[in-house]
Amino acid sequence: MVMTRWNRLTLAVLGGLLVLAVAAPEAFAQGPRGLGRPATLGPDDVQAFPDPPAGVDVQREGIPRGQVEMISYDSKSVGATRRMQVYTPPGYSKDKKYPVLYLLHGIGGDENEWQRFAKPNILLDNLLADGKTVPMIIVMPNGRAQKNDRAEGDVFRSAPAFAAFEEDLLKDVIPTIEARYSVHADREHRALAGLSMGGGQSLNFGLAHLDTFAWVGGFSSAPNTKPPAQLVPDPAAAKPKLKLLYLSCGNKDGLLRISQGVHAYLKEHDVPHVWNVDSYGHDATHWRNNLYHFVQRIFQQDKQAVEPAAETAGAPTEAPEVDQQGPIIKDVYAEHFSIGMAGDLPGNYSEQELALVQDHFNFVTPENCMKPGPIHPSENTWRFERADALVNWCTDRNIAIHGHTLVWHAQTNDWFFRDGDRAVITQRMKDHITTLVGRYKGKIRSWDVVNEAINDGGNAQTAQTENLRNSSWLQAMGPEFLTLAFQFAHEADPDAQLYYNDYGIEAGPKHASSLVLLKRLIEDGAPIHGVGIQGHWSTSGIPYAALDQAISDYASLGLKVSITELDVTIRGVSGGQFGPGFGRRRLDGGAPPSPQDLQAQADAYARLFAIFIKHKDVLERVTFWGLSDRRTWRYGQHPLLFDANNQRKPAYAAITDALLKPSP
Ligand code: 9MR
Repeated sequence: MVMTRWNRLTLAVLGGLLVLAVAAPEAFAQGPRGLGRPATLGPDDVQAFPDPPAGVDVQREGIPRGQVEMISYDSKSVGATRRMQVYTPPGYSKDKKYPVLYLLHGIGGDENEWQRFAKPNILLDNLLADGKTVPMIIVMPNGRAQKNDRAEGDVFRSAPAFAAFEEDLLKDVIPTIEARYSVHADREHRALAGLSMGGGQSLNFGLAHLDTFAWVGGFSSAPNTKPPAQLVPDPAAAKPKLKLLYLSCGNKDGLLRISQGVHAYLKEHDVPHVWNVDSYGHDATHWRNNLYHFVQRIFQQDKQAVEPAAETAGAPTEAPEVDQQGPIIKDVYAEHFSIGMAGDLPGNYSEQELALVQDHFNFVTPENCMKPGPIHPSENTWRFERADALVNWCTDRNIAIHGHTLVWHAQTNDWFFRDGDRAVITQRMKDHITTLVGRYKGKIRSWDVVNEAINDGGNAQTAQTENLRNSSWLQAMGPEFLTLAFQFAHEADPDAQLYYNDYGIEAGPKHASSLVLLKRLIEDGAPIHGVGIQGHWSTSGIPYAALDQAISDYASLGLKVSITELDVTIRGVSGGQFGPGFGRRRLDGGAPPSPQDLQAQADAYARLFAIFIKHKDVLERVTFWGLSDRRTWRYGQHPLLFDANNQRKPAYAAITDALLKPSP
């Protein structure tokens, strides 16, 4: 047999397990667990996310790239000069501050090991280009905290040095990074994750130092993982601090039982966590795939508002002729439903843009300025300026307002959840809602009370359940957080129409979960009036039949429906901000749409409006998420009715024609 590096490592690991059985007897209480030993699977041991598409860590041409550098630092705890790899994202600038992921290797590796398994820098560059994660720094240190930290000889002999790394990490590695790079130095901006022995370290150190790390991940964590009761001795104290606890293991991993034990304990003590059991072993594919999933779920608070770029773009080269003086959409649909747009008006909108809003729309949703983060950045600070300006501007023009959004997992600052038990956090939620809804009582017609509370994806099993997102609200208050939010909003303005708003709820398991959730809210007496289907779609991915059925399903619960954030991109995928479709923002404006693209988009909008017309009795409002192809979060994908020069696109005429000249 040819002795590959992997064969050697496997032998070393097997041999090493005996060493560890002596060094860490608790991990071996039930006998040594060799790699390759068949694992016993329980009902929870299922895959939480589909495998990533091929090539996630293959370098792509034509996208911005970050940089990787090897830096040295003086470790006082080890008494040596040590090395670590540092990835900075594309466009890294000292003028901005970044979150940091500390990423740890396995027993046979060192500061270079992740490069062999996943190429984290390429993976991040690709995810950033697709808008699926946030710019972050990734630090890959050497977790063997001893003077000779090379992976030489019997690697298991240095197991104690992996435990000693806790001190090096906290006292030397993190301070070095925070001194040399432009980072946010707080727990919400630090994540700790690792593979195998590094996964064990991440759980051991991360969970012991939740004041330092809010995001913790272990991929096939073993064999050094502490017993679960030592990892999380006080579940109630850990819960509100954990933004994300992510555990994964392959179902062919002979060390699966260790992670299973952690999952079982967390479940028993009701500590929210991700448990992803995929079909791999103790191997590089598992580690790469789970790094891919993990980095898309951390630092959610950093999905910042993006202001539109200054350049104009997206004007079609030879677009089909569109009558710029044709019928006006809000007038055509006046008897059917309202027609809205989203924007932080009047803000920095030009006179021409503001005129466009007034002429074509009769409802406005504030795109960002009423979200908890911008409007209520700390407990005693409110910033009402932009929201007041919007309310005044719309009220003066007789344009109705839909408030967005009271309770959300994103764009919500951490003060809501810090240093407080359930009662304190509930009171903060109540104060937030009461002040905001109360301020605009009688002026804001309807509110998104809770936004995006249901997990993406799902399967036959989750479809039976509410499948709630593991948000800080859920962690702090349990599923009742939704009911209470609706009650508080209703008390603050009994005349306001109250909505649950989400993306992707029109189809599949997420739709089924939305029905479970809405039924429960209604049964519990939550004053809910409507459901918002966001409608972030692309020409190639609209589930028309499911949408048609979904509107009927919601109506049968006695709820109204609105399409709250409609945009149909010419390229890209359907989905929402945190789902697979988070749009790629093309600062160069993207390739201009071809006449065929514009026609396909017009056809898609016409089909959608045919469905909306059919449901006019239950449909209250159709709101476009933005104004033009210049004023859109999916900039470069040309999703809206006006082009970047504020000219009507073929989609505009197709929508008015859908009612005025319906095809047979
Ligand atoms: O369009 C909004 C964009 O400017 C912000 O950067 C982003 C921040 O989270 O939120 C966008 O709006 C989202 C909305 O609030 C909720 N549903 C998804 C929307 C598009 O991301």
